[in-house]
Amino acid sequence: MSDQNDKVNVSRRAMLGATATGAIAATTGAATGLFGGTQPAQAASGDFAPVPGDLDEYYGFWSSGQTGEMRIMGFPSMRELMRVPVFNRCSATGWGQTNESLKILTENLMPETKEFLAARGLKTYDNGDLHHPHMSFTDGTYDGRYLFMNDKANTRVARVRCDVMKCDKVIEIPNAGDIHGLRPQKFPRTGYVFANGEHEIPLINNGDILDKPEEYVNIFTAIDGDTMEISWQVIVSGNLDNCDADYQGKYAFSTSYNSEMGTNLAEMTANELDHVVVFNIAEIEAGVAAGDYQELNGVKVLDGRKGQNKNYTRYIPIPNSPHGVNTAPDKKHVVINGKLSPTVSVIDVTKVDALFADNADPRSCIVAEPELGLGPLHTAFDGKGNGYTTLFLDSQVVKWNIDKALRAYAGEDVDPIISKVDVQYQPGHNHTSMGETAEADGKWLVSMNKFSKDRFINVGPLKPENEQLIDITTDDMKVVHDGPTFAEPHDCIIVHRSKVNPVSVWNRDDPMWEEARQQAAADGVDLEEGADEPIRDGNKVRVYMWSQAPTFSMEKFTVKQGDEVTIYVTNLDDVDDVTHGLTISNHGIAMEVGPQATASVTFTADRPGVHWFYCQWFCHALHMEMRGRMFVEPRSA
Ligand code: CUK
Ligand code: CUA
Repeated sequence: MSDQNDKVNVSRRAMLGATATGAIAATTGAATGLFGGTQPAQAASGDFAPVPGDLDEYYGFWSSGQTGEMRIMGFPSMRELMRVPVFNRCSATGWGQTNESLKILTENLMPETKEFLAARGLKTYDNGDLHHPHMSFTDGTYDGRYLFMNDKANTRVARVRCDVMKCDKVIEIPNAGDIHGLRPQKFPRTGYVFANGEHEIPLINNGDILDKPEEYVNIFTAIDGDTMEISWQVIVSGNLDNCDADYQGKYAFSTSYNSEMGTNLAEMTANELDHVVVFNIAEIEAGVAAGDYQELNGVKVLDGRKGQNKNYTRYIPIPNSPHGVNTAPDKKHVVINGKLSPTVSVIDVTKVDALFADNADPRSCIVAEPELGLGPLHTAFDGKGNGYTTLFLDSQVVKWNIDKALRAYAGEDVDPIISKVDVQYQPGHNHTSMGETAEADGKWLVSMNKFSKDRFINVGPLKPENEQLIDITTDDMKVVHDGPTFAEPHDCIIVHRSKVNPVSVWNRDDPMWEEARQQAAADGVDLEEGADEPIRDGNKVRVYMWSQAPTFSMEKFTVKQGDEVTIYVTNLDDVDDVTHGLTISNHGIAMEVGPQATASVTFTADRPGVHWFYCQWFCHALHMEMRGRMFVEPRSA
């Protein structure tokens, strides 16, 4: 441990220590260091090892935090298989530059966002903060249709198609401040995608209200996962952090760490109790049908704040600053992770009905509150009645039994904790194989650790994070693999490969390039035939090419300086793996063209001269020769 690391740890400890409640201080004691415990020896297991040629049993869908993309991992080998650009700009694939991706990235931005970006010479944001990737459900388990994910940085939600593993929808969420927690409806299907606005802002954030936090609100949003349109929003008391849905299709649950509606650390952590908001989906739908809403930015917004005497929401008091929300595969229990409290609170969903029907004491649905250790953030499940909770401050994962926790809460003398394992270090999310579905299989757990510290050779001041694979088939959890990752996967899901069935080659009828299809038809061009010469339309020039390893259909074309040029490339190769690309030298332009896909890019040809275009995806022995020339005639000529 270097001095510098010590300083970081001390300041983090001081920060959390200063805000911790009496409850946490009482259980911390001096004995529990932030990095307490010894490192376990690496177990020698062959199960997870990436034997060359062996295929993984699971897909891992990983977020990437501030990188803004989604990643696909082979699991349990934890080999990174693919990066799917979503909120970021991608140099390799041209995501954020091709016409097809720009359509997706811009078509659902709010008019004032477009205006704001245009004034800065941008069409869309090129950063994002993607925390939570989750697959669509049917009847309580993954259905392989879509993945949904949030952008905390620019208040967006995106969808990735699982057939081609490309993003097909990005929507900006009006009225809400910075989307964090996101979960799909589990039953009967997705259905709704629930999204939490985390940061408090005025409902109409136009500058009329500035430093008046008492007038700020937070917004819960339900999105239709099929159309990606916003179904409704609910104004809540307090802020919103993480959320999950139940297996009955009745409720969604969101944590609030800032029930105080504070604007600084001391204010946000002042109360001993924060809360979980329960959203009653049927009641909210009835409220929408009855017209009990205001329309803001085209969205129906209901008021679910405390004191409204509406049946849209209930507020369950939970000890200090709860973070993760995780519904157990027993379909009955929802675990709320305490963060500053050493406890998790277990809600019995069958007891939630009484909160709405009889105005029962909101805490009456809490059926266990085991004390697990310091800094519980997220819980995963094995489908055998156990929970696995990350302890951020203890740098441990604790395995505990739900039934024993219920019995202990009822007064029986039983310890719900089965075992603890040290992880390296500071775990945030964790996830088990199929663990957020009714088909949790209890084989693997991944602990996503924020610090890697001494686990890898030094790469400079910016370190990778460390994700550890844990065998959970026995009571003592075994750490069997360390996997470094770049900034900053928060969350992941582990999906059995039988649930996902992507294609290897695009379907020529894919809607992704519908605009290219229509433009080609208007120009009398068949995309698969290409055109011999550029098609001129005033100062707009359209170039239609095909690619087939190792050639482009055009070896040269001529445009004039100042022309707005659109190049369409259709990849005629129809075999696995033969992706081509188009890069135009010294123009900042590059795009991927998958087998049987069409992709296009538009730019202004304002550099007179000879410019080579080339294929940047190594496709053939003569890949280097797969190139051609763009002549740009000077304006004076
Ligand atoms: S949050 Cu990051 S560790 Cu964004 Cu799901 Cu808990
Ligand atoms: Cu086509 Cu390289």
